[in-house]
Order: sequence, then structure tokens, then C-alpha cells
Amino acid sequence: MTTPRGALIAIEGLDRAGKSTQCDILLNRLRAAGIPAKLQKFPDRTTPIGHMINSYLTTTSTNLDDQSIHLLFSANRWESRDSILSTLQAGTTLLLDRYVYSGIVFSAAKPAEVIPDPKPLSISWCKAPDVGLPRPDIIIFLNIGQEEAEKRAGFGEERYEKREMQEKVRGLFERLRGEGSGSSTDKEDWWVVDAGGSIEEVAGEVWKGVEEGLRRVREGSGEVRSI
Ligand code: ADP
Ligand code: 2DT
Ligand code: MG
Repeated sequence: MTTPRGALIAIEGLDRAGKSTQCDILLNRLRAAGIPAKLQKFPDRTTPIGHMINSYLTTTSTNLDDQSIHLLFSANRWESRDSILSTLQAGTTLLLDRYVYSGIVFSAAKPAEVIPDPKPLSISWCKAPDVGLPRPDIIIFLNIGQEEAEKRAGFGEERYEKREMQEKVRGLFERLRGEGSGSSTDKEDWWVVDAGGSIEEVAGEVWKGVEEGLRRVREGSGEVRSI
């Protein structure tokens, strides 16, 4: 008998929603349940493309136009495509701490920098470079109000950690989740969790999403779909 493939589970949400905290808990919980699992974070700042992204996010001296940095974020996912697929085929469940969806909404939320005709990047333009990447079996969205997020540790120094940007990101995530049969998301792909409770409460709800993702894989064709 061949090994059943692992599940591809994306964890998404605004800054400080608790994504990284929940990913760590989940990884341990999956392994404790005897389910082989790995965690991959995007952006992956360890690769040469990731170094450019890190420099853009952490310094004001790295200036890239909005289109170029968007494509770099996407390229940073494409360079992981083969390893994502081989991990899943080896029967290992893969947790993604942010994925394509952060890529779309953060770029589309940016104030336009294109001169002389300033227009924000459209959602459809932002989606295009990720078409063809492995599609998650489930996207667990940690939903948190701005007020609650602001009670957690303060904004850091990175480029997108500003209130106005976060509010736009919130609205665009809502739009993406409600869009229905778009090319990269269907409503049923999303599993929305109230992320305002205690870490343990949130972990309990997140686990239900993981069980749903694992069920979809068990009952599916075995193929990894594409975005
Ligand atoms: P993200 O990865 O989504 O930006 P983190 O997991 O890094 O968020 O969490 C941001 C901060 O909030 C951390 O200091 C973390 O300890 C804290 N935190 C995470 N989840 C909760 C929670 N449910 N309740 C209170 N604080 C939390
Ligand atoms: P972290 O704080 O989680 O390291 O994220 N971002 C992320 C994008 O703009 N495009 C993308 O494709 C991805 C994956 C969100 C760093 C910041 O990078 C943003 C916050
Ligand atoms: Mg994080």
C-alpha cells in the first residue's frame, strides 16, 4: 500500500492574530497524535530571494516598486513548490505560516506608488503570479479585531506594521474569503476561527479546522490541487 499523502494547511490572519503561536502548538499536537508534520513559514527569509524580501521589510533604504516586491514574494513560494509537493507525497502534513493569501492582500492594500497614474494593485493582478502553486486543503483564518490585536505586543519596526495598512488588509481578507469561486480561493477553502480567546481556546478551534483538512485529504482523490 502506498503512503497516503499529507495535508497542506495554511494558517492566515492579520499581524498578531496568533499565527506563529498556533503553528508551533499545532506542529507538536500533530506529532503527538502520530501524524508526521512540518512547518514552513512565508516569506522564507533564508533563501537569496528571502534575503531581498527581508531587506525590503526591515530597511527603508531598500526601495523596490510594488510590482517587483510582489513578484519576489511569489517567487519565494515558487522556489518551495517542489519541496512542498515532495513533503506531501512522503505522507507528511505541512503547515504554512502565511501563504498566497497574505501575498494578495498585503500587495493590494498598499498605497499606490506608481507615478504618474497612481492606482492600487488589483486583486486579480496580485493573484496571477501564484496561479499553479499547490492549493491548501484548508486555510485556517485567525480572525481578530483591530482592538484586540493592538492589546498584544506593540507594532514592530517592519514596513507593513502600520494601523492604516492593517485595516486595509482586514477588509481585503474579508473580500477574499467571501469571493466564492475565484481562481485561487473558494469559500469552502476557508475555516474561520475567532482568535480573540485564550491561546488554549484558539488552539482547540484551530484543531477542528485541522481535523477537517485531514478528513478532506482522506476522502479526496489523493491529488494535490493547484491554485
Ligand atoms: P502572528 O504570528 O499572527 O503575528 P504571534 O503568534 O506572533 O502572532 O502572536 C503575537 C503576540 O500575541 C505574541 O506576543 C503572542 O505571545 C501573543 N498571543 C498569541 N496568541 C494569543 C492569544 N490567544 N491571547 C493573547 N496573546 C496571544
Ligand atoms: P511575517 O511578519 O509573518 O514574517 O510577515 N507579506 C507576506 C507580503 O506582503 N506578501 C507575502 O506574500 C507574504 C507571505 C505580511 C512579514 C510581512 O510580509 C507580508 C507581513
Ligand atoms: Mg508570525
